Amino acid sequence: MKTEDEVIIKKTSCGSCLHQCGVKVHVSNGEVVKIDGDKENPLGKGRLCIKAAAALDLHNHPNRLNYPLKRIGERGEGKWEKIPWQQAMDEVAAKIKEIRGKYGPEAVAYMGGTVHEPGDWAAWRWCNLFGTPNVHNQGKNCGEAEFLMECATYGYHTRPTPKPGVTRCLVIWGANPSDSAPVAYRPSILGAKEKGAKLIVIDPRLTETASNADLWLQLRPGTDGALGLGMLNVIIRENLYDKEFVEKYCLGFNELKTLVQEYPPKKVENITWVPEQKIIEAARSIATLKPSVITFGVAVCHLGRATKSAVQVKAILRAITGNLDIEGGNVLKEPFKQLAWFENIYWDRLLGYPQEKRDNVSADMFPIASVRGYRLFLEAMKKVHPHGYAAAIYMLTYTGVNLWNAILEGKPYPVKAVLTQAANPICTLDTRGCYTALKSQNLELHVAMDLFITPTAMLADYVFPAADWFERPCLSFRWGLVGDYVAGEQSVAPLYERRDDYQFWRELGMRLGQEKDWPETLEKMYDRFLEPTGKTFNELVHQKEHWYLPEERYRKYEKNGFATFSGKVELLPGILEKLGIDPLPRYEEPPRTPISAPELAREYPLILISGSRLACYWHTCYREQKKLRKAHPDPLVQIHPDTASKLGITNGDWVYIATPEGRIKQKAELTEGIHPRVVHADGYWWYPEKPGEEPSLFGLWDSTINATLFTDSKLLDYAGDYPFRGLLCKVHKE
Ligand SMILES: Nc1nc2c(c(=O)[nH]1)N[C@H]1C(S)=C(S)[C@@H](COP(=O)(O)OP(=O)(O)OC[C@H]3O[C@@H](n4cnc5c(=O)[nH]c(N)nc54)[C@H](O)[C@@H]3O)O[C@H]1N2
Ligand SMILES: Nc1nc2c(c(=O)[nH]1)N[C@H]1C(S)=C(S)[C@@H](COP(=O)(O)OP(=O)(O)OC[C@H]3O[C@@H](n4cnc5c(=O)[nH]c(N)nc54)[C@H](O)[C@@H]3O)O[C@H]1N2
Ligand code: SF4
Ligand SMILES: [Mo]
Repeated sequence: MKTEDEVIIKKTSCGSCLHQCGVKVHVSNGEVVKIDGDKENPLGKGRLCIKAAAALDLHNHPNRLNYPLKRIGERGEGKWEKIPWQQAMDEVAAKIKEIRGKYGPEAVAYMGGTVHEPGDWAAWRWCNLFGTPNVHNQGKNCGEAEFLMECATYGYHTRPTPKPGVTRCLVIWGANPSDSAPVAYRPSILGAKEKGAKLIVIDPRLTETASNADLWLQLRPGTDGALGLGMLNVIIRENLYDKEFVEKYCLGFNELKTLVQEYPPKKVENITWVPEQKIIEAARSIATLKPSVITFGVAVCHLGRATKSAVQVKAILRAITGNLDIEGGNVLKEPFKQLAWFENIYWDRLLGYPQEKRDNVSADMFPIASVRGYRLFLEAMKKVHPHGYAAAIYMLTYTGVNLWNAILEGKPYPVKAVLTQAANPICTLDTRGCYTALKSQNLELHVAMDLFITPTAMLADYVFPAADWFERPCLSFRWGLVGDYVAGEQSVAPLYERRDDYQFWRELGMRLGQEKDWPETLEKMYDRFLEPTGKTFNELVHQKEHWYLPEERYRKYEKNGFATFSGKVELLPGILEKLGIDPLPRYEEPPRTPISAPELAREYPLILISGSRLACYWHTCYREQKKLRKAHPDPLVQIHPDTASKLGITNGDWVYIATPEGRIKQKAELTEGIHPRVVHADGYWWYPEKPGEEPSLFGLWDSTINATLFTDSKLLDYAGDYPFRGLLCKVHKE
């Protein structure tokens, strides 16, 4: 539509993070001049956060990658040659063909990041067609552990749906939505509280969200499993659970009852540091204030061996209190049927492989996130839904550590090429392991595609310039996790030689025997997705309601049962047993605490948590954006004033955070909102203003907390996620 001053307004969704708030992009003379929120769009309803305000700067930033680059020096030396896109593609495809011929398709691994659309699904499609099960993205480390546990327990994952005026108890567990969901936080979380819901926050830090809580449980990091067992103890002992639901729909209650007897609240207080009375109050509230809802929280997925009990007690609490699939509670998310082939584009051919074909590099160690595990989930699901699972991408991902081993040691088999797209794993996984693998001569090809040259891209042989969200059309559906989608117009043509990520995979596929599988443009691929609607992408995108919102239906299990093998909620999931994982939610200490590693704790007495979201950044992104950087210029480590004073540290000092694996520096922020024995470090940090070439790699080694991670794969959680929280460290000034 045109307005008087010849500014054209394009309606799309903001791609500066995964929440996809509706925006109106003002375009004049082929250039983006302004964006504002789209009040008519149900996602965001016109509200935008600080990151969106800086999106114009992102589009035009002088550091942006504009041309394909080929390395001419050593990896990391920063010597590049600008080459034409076609030449870069030809060379990369030829190398991949050679590797496939010598080692098999599984020797090529894809390394992806958080939701960035269309590259994500195009990459999974490419891997499926090419025949490699080695797919990674930030399903791993990003809630996969909780997702898989819900699927194992109910057959579905759930969507927490706090509803103002309906929800009566809202438990934010291991999350801080004031920063991680800045647009939804006010209407959804505070809105529910204002309309009478009791807000319970389980977090070692006094966050903005916790400061609004009616009940804040400041637990010792990593002890969530014990806390949940304590709550279950109260709920079962006081007969507060939903007896009808448990009798009719749950299996394994007696075994659970026996286990929780070992966790009376007093004992749990000793483990978790949460006062007994607060444990009892939380338990009673969750069970009796119906509907109650327990949110997803990524922190509980970052606890190493302690993750399993943490995510499992959350799943069990949702079920036995009768809050599954009710309005204002945790709604069961059925498979995503609204877009054609949503699931099949990823896995149809891969699943068709005979068993003797190789599984992903993590399959022996973490079978639940492998093709073998996925087949089991699918088998159970198919009894209720013939066409399968909702979001396989959270169920089929290798672990970084296993990839490094495959590159460095050839175990379980060699991986020779890594294709990194929309990810910065050297900052967001274990920095040292990733660095060693990407630098290794064993790795014959590393390709990166990004908006910027990141520390990870510095170690690539070829770098491709990606189009940003203004430069491509979108059909954003958040990996099918939520059940909605939005069609968005392309605002402007890509500048320079930037291309959308779909084109990268398409062009690679076209050179590798996938000619029939890739429509020419992204819009044409979207047409295929939209076949069930009878509309083309072009029709949908110009419609007044250019989105789809799922109709909320409740108690669906009454008709279909649950999508587990037994058709019931399996409090002790049979699928875990089949995969050799303990089905009981037994609490295990995180791998490194004063209790599990007392020797180490003598030298490293503080408990380290890291990486909580900052409203102004998107993981490792946007440090080069002046407006955003001003909001949070330096990486901060939060320390209690009493601890700081014992260490001779004052507010604003640059201090070392050290683990046996390494040390980095961040700026001290003294706060009463953290326990004296706990410190919180900002996550993944790099400095776009520092030199890119080695040894600096944009200051990679200076402040990235992930450089201090330990990576013994035996101590990772049951699905192979990293232990980013609940570790041991020391903090010192010199
Ligand atoms: N602005 C912004 N928003 C984002 C993102 C972003 O990068 N920037 N990233 C998106 C992504 S991919 C994700 S996964 C989500 C994550 O978003 P959330 O699930 O909200 O996770 P965090 O922000 O890491 O907040 C976790 C909270 O858990 C607490 N915590 C630390 N250790 C423990 C523990 O042992 N137990 C408990 N119970 N709590 C603990 C921390 O103090 C922190 O306040 O955010 C999404 N939203
Ligand atoms: N210590 C610690 N580590 C963590 C976590 C933690 O809590 N603590 N959290 C983990 C979690 S939950 C997550 S999700 C991960 C995030 O890990 P990553 O996904 O690796 O991190 P991002 O910074 O989001 O990396 C995205 C990259 O994609 C680029 N990009 C953006 N848009 C596009 C696009 O459209 N196309 C292309 N090709 N590139 C694009 C950006 O410039 C950026 O370099 O980190 C994990 N690591
Ligand atoms: S929360 Fe902010 S960055 Fe994320 S989609 Fe909404 S406006 Fe964009
Ligand atoms: Mo994440």
